[in-house]
Amino acid sequence: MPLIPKSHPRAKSLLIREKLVSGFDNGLVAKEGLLAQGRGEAFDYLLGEKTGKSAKSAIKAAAAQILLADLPVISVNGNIAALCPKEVVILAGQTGSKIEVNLFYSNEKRKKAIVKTLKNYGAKEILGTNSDSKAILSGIDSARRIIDKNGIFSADVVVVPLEDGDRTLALRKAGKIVITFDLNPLSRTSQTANITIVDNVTRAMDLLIQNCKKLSKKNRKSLEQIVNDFNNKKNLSDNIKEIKNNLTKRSQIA
Ligand code: PTJ
Repeated sequence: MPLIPKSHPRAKSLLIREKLVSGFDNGLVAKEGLLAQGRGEAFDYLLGEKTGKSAKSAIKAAAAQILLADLPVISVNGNIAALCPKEVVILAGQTGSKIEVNLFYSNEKRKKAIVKTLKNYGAKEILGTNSDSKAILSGIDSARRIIDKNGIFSADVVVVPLEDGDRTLALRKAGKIVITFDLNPLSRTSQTANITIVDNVTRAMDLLIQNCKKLSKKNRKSLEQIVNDFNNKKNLSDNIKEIKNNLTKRSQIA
């Protein structure tokens, strides 16, 4: 008998939590990553655990932005390696993005486990582990400052799912376009990125892949139009309104 029966009303959320727990048991996730997931779950609850209208338009803008990039890089941390390794590899293959492992709680053993997992899903090249191509991102003191010369250092667009704040600002200051996934529309990362997808990465990654596939048929001008029409501040404000409306609905007595 499975520990989480499919019939459980919160089965979906509990199964995502299980991915994190087995990611932790398999050496991919930092202890702190479990707490980060808890914070995300709370915001997901407030969002109604669905991809809202504003998240959908952020996903579309992100897809257009990745397709327009000369050198897009997807930054992978422990939580992402546990939650959606397959999707990261598919997205990278589909858009010609590079994959780079970059950890906040840096740990060589964990890096190796993350690389192994991504390779198991078909990734050919994974940056962020070769000390010969090490470069420094200025403006942050955490281990995230160590980046790869051929990856994030040279990238024009960097996808940073589940970030911890400081690096987004440092990347922006270094002239990069930053796309993030963050269930918390109030976080510093959300507020600082060029495009913030306020959605659970486990739902949004698939949608991003679908959008990239659909938009890959469009010409540059149409893609540029999609990006130019997107306003992150406005989108974040719309996300907060979605949470507010959801709470208003829930606060009404039937
Ligand atoms: O593997 P490492 O060492 O690089 O560490 C990764 C974590 C995630 C532990 C590190 O980056 C961290 O501490 O992140 P924070 O500061 O807790 O921020 C994570 C953000 O992601 C929070 O705003 C959460 O609400 C959000 N979040 C958590 N789970 C999800 C999420 N957003 C989207 N989808 C999720 N599943």
